[in-house]
Amino acid sequence: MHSTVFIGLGSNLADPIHQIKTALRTLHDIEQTQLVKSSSLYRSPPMGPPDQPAYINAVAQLETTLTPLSLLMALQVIEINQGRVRQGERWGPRTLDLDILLFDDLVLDTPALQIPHPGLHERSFVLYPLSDVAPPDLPIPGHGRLAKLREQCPATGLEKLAE
Ligand code: A4P
Ligand code: MG
Repeated sequence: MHSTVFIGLGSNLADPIHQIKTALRTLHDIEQTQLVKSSSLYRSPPMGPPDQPAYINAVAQLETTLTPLSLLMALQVIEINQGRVRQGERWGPRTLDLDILLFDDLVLDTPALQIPHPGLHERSFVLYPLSDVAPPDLPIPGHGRLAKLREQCPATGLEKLAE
């Protein structure tokens, strides 16, 4: 049995557009995993410390037979290979951030892994790219359906980039 997973990609250092495009290609190389679809790229003002560059964000849909924790470990290897250094500042700048947004209809609340990803339901830089790849009636466990959440979330400052 395979699972349908949505991954949030974010970068605001070292040529973010290139970082996101490279990461999208690399997701396909994870064992037992296929990249099904990817969203457009979006530019967004930083959430968190304002003295950092704008972000490029995207969302990818995967099919995988990995467990959630095995997939998280594979994503962290990709982050490190693309030069991610964890500096301890919450919401600080990064070359690549890969978040598991949704894993089927799973709800998980452990220190290592929370699914749905906290904040996903109120972040424009997640909800708009997610809507490129997922149907409007996609359930976000605990928060209702994707289209309703997106309607409630202003897209202020969010810019869809040309293909
Ligand atoms: N972790 C728990 N749940 C998950 C999950 N669903 N997916 C744990 C991935 N990881 C998850 O993550 C810290 C730990 O979270 C991991 O070791 C994992 O076990 P991290 O990537 O080291 O830290 P972080 O990303 O700095 O923290 P956090 O709180 O996850 O930040 P976010 O929510 O990822 O936000 N502004 C714009 N415009 N666009 C952005 O993409 N991103 C952030 C980071 C800040 N501002 C932004 C953006
Ligand atoms: Mg993260």
